Amino acid sequence: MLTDEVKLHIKAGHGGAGKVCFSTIPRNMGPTGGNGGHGGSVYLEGVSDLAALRQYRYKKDFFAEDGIRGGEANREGRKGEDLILKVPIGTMVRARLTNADQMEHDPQEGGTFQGVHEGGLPSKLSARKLGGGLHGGITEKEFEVTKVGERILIAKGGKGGKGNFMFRSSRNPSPMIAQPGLPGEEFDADFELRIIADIGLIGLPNAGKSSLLNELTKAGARVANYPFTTLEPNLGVYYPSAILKASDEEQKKATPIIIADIPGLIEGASAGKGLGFKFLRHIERTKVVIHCVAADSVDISAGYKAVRGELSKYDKLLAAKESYIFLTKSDLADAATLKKHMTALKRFKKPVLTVSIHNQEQLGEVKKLLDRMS
Ligand SMILES: Nc1nc2c(ncn2[C@@H]2O[C@H](COP(=O)(O)OP(=O)(O)OP(=O)(O)O)[C@@H](O)[C@H]2O)c(=O)[nH]1
Ligand SMILES: [Mg+2]
Repeated sequence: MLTDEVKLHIKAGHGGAGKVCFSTIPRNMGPTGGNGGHGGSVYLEGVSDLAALRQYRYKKDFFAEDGIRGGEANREGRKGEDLILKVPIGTMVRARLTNADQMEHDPQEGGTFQGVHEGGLPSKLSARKLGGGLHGGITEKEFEVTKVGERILIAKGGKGGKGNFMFRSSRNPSPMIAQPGLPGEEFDADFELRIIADIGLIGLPNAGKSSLLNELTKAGARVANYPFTTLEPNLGVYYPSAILKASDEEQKKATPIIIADIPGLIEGASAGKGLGFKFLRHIERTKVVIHCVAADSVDISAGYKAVRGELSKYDKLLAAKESYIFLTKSDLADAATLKKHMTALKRFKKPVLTVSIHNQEQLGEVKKLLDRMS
């Protein structure tokens, strides 16, 4: 099964403590305690592998390394290693700070905590303020990873403490103090994958959605003559004809169309029947919905309405998206039946296309439609 939801506990590294020590060179007994290294931070990195959340099914705690304490001779402690969590693009993360109490104020700087979250929270969708304190009291944040290779800071490592060298002054040439280093941010985070696709294929089970995806892309989705063959979303990449004819250079610049095929929907899906409902979130962000209706259906209008009904129950915005109806498996119905079906479907005021995976001409029309969308 596609892992599309995980809950993780994420902790950035604690800052290393500053050092208290003095030079041993005779007559130069000044302070030489170095600063502690900053704690490692935790980042999210977008990857194209849809199944990347799978690695978080069992291990739930992810800690970046603590900073190393400061050394003698004013040597700064090493910074803790950052931790990179790879997540599929389309992953939304809601993170709640769990150590807000430790973060309330900076004991080292009298309440200011400069250097943390400089420049704001990257790629955040929203950040909720809960009272005062650190980071202006932001204790809940939402992120979305949308690009391959994109890195987003989720938990900032704690600052390293200053060593006693930093506290020397004319009034106190031999300070006996150093800072302990600050805790890193710690979050409980909910990860949820919402596939980013351009087109979503929906319809009753067995309507021929995966077969069509396979004709248009190299998805290689499982196809079989029974309902609920597709148990998890499939993604395929369609290359518009113009891209295929273009030069290598032009091809690199062109953006292909991502098509998502989700498990079949049935009436009552919104009440938990079948499989498809929970997967609708994966097509929430598509631009276009293609609704497949099989030409060998007994009652074509009822089947169409059942799926549309579930779509509206899930999300009115999803139902309002640009939609097309594909009358699939057209080779299984005779001309008179097809004509009747077309008349019935046209009442729903959406463009209708007749499709069979065994009819190259009809597949050509589908490709032309997709080409116009690219
Ligand atoms: N004759 C004919 N059969 C088709 C066509 N498209 C799909 N089929 C067959 O219909 C059956 C179901 O196809 P799938 O592509 O698995 O259907 P699906 O909509 O993905 O089904 P679920 O994953 O269960 O929702 C398979 O046996 C396909 O070979 C078509 O255009 N013509
Ligand atoms: Mg399928």
